[in-house]
Amino acid sequence: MRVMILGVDGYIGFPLAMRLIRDGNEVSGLDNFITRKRVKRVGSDSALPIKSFEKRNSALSEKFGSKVDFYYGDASNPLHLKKAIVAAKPDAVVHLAEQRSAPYSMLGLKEASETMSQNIMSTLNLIYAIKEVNKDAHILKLGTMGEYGTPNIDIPEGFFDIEYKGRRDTLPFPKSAGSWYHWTKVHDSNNLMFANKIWGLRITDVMQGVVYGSRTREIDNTGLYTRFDIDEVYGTAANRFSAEAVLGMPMTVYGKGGQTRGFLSLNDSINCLALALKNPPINGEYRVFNQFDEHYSINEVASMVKAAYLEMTGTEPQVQHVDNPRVEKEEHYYNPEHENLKKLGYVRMKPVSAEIKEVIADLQKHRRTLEKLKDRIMYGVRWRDSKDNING
Ligand code: USQ
Repeated sequence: MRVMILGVDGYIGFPLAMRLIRDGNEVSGLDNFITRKRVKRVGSDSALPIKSFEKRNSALSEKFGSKVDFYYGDASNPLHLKKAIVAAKPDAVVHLAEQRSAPYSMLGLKEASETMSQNIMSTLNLIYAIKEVNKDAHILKLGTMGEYGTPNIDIPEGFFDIEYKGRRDTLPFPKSAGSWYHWTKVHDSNNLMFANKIWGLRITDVMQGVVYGSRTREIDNTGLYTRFDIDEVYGTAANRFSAEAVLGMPMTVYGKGGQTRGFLSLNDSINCLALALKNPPINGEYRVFNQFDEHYSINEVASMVKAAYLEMTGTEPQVQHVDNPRVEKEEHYYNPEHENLKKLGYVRMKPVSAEIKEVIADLQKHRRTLEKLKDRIMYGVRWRDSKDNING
């Protein structure tokens, strides 16, 4: 299969490229390295060493006999995207080229509008490029479980049956996102559903939970790390807690810590995306996968990291309930369905504790780099203080 990955230099993009190449697919990719730049802009960097894209791509040739056919470009620029798609002629496009940080989108109006335009425009550009170049190509789009918010009822996979004033229908489940970033994914989903309705495009809209972990089978094989962010803006909960434990800092649980999310390891995320590509939607289908393994409260995540670190080192990390910089429920009902990927054969590869121990071991090996990023653990992005930061 010919697969194009938009955002091929990212946390998920590069490991996915390795997996698809190892499995014998022809892989092309587009990136403009904006995540590397944005993370530097907030004063941080990957806590695990990552080589330039060129270098790691050459390493792929040596290891797997094939590499990514790379296009430098910005997916939110319609010309860059269309040119790459025309040249690479993909059977499937995996769209990972969006601004992926909720805190970044809440820094101020500048970052909110950057997130809105990059995310919504890149998806719209992709819809048009696929419609014009190859209507049969599969769009595999990364959305987020955060699109649903935390409603007080079960969350289905995309659609639900509803009865209202005596009439019944099957409708998209109402969305209630918690940051400008998460809302961009809602807007993307609406646009994808509409593109499917009018042009019959084949779409998988992946509602992915919070990803953690530093390894995949291919990272183990090649020693080529993917980026690993631990700062407040780009790092996610379990990865940050592991870094905090290694640094001897208390784990920063926001507020009461009863906030509950779906979690998935990096390795499982790659497995799920590969499964979705192998089992594409039928012609004219728009389908939704809730892509996570288990849901845990943030307190439970902190406890799992604590247990793993204690077992490895004999030292017990502390937990600190810091003032919640976000506006979110800290105690709530949470029960999302996640059957569609299991029906395709998804099973978790390793226990959560094993994944966390690998993260801790990797961070311990790169302790010097981690120490340099220590003051980026808290950056101070407060949802309530997001300002109009456009000069003039
Ligand atoms: N949290 C803490 N302490 C921390 C960091 C986070 O308590 O040090 C809490 C947050 O308040 C939140 C939860 O952990 O309740 C998740 O936060 P996160 O930073 O791990 O993840 P989030 O901002 O929700 O976004 C991440 C990815 C995003 C993806 C999303 C999936 O950055 O790209 O879409 O996870 S989901 O959360 O299911 O929407």
